[in-house]
Amino acid sequence: MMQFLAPDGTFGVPKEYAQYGELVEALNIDDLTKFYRDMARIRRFDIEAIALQRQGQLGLWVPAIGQEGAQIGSGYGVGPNDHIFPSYREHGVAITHGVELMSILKMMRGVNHGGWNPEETRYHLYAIVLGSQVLHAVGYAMGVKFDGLVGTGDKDKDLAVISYFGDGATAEGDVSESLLFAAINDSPIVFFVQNNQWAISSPVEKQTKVPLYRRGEGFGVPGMRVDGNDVLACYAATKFHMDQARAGMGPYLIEALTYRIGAHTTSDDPTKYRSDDEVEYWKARDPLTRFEKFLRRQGIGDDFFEEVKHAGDELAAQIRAETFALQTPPLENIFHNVYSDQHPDIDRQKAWLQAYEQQMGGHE
Ligand SMILES: Cc1ncc(C[n+]2csc(CCOP(=O)(O)OP(=O)(O)O)c2C)c(N)n1
Repeated sequence: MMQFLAPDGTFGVPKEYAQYGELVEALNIDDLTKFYRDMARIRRFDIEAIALQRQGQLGLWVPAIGQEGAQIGSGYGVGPNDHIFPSYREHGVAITHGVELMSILKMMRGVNHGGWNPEETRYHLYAIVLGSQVLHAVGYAMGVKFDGLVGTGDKDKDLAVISYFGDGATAEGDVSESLLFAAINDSPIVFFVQNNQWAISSPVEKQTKVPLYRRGEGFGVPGMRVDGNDVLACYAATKFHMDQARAGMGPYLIEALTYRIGAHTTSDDPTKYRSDDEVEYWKARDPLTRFEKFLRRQGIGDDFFEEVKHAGDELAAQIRAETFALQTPPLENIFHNVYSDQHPDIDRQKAWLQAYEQQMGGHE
């Protein structure tokens, strides 16, 4: 497993990972503090979103607490032309590509279906059907190759694709089909598995007999395992293999070994299936505290961490106020984007819903 940052914050590049280590050594202090700021920002956001859900402001929340290292690190390893196909927990990756946090909250409240434009952010919409986005990602990557946008050596032109999914999703047929199609077509794609140990209440042992980083081997997709709670290792692995995919070296699979500290969603109770000891073991490996220890060793002092904390409190207050102010969207919205032209079935359904709402006392 590739790890640069030990849980006590000491840094070292093992000899066999020297090529990856160079990418980290090229980062400057601004890059490193940006990584920390975003990890702290997304954790604060997550805590606030859980509170908002508990107060009935959101239908559901899917926390990413514990996975910030895997998400912020890999997100910054993705290049500016690349396309990202997430599942539903990648709020950290989203902020590395300019997705507004309020768009995610609106989606979880049912105000929209994901309000960002994937062509602008290159971050595609969330997928709730496990593994479905991996097929979309491979299809996109095959298209990129057909369009001649791989391995031209022109950095403004070349691009690659990355798809995120969990350990549970690897048991879906969609993921196996994706690996096969990517391999036989030499597609420019990185498969990024966040192994957070649990698929709701099913442990990873129920998903696989071999380590997940080896899942692609039989299809012809090589892989590696990184410490998913080490933001620097996740950055280096992703950047290295996205660069390779963009250069025409074909698909690759990265397994980031991490842990979901919180519940699967606000609808489940993990104390029913996980032991306290297990959770404590992983809390001691928290990606944020580990990175804070590293930064302090680099000479970053209290002022910086206090400023980040203050920014987090401001963000929380802001999203709280904006969430409370959200209005119910017009009823027509759910019909507008189904077909590009009007369609009699959609018109009929709209008329039915309007009549129904009226009968129930109006739309609110
Ligand atoms: C095709 C499909 N089957 C079942 C579900 C129900 N479901 C939602 S999340 C989940 C567990 C997913 O676990 P994992 O892939 O490890 O991702 P994680 O939620 O841990 O990030 C299941 C079974 C679904 N959304 N889609």
